[in-house]
Amino acid sequence: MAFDSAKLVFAGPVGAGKTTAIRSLSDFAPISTEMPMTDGPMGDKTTTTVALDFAPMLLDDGTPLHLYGLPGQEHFSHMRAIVLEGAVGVIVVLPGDSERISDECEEWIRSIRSITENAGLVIGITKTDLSRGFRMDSIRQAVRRCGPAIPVFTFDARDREQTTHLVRALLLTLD
Ligand SMILES: Nc1nc2c(ncn2[C@@H]2O[C@H](COP(=O)(O)OP(=O)(O)O)[C@@H](O)[C@H]2O)c(=O)[nH]1
Ligand SMILES: [Mg+2]
Repeated sequence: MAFDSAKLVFAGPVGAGKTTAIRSLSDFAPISTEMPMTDGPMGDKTTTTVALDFAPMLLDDGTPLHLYGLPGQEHFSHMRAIVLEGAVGVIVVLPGDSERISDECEEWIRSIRSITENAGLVIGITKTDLSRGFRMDSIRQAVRRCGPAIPVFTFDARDREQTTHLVRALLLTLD
């Protein structure tokens, strides 16, 4: 690996699985800033990240990673530039059961690219088990509208192995 440690950021809309992914990856209890959702619960989700999540992890080759999660709500979008400062890579987590997934994909890629041009990007789509209508090709089209190709994967944020694969895929895109 070309670095001693790396800061990675999980981005994406509310309920995508950012906080869950960080919990799955880390052996330590993450520092979280969960507060009750201002617009009321979304299904069984009653709280949301308002500032950031943070947890450290070690890859099996010993590389330390610092994992951060952004708040999903537009209301807290001013936190994005603060949390993205110094990040080498960003995982955009999108909920596969969202009807707006293509728009969310474009919005998040453009938002991140407007803050950092250099960070590596991958897209991880969760909850495909909950969505019969999920279409990978419409995500790929949304990605293409945003510029250079970005790898797209599906994963379950509750699963450590699948989430680790996503992190590895991101690290492979960095030089
Ligand atoms: N069925 C299903 N649930 C998932 C999957 N990935 C994550 N979840 C659930 O989706 C919710 C995501 O919440 P959270 O991590 O707080 O989302 P955040 O707002 O992006 O931080 C949690 O209840 C997870 O257990 C998946 O692939 N399938
Ligand atoms: Mg969260």
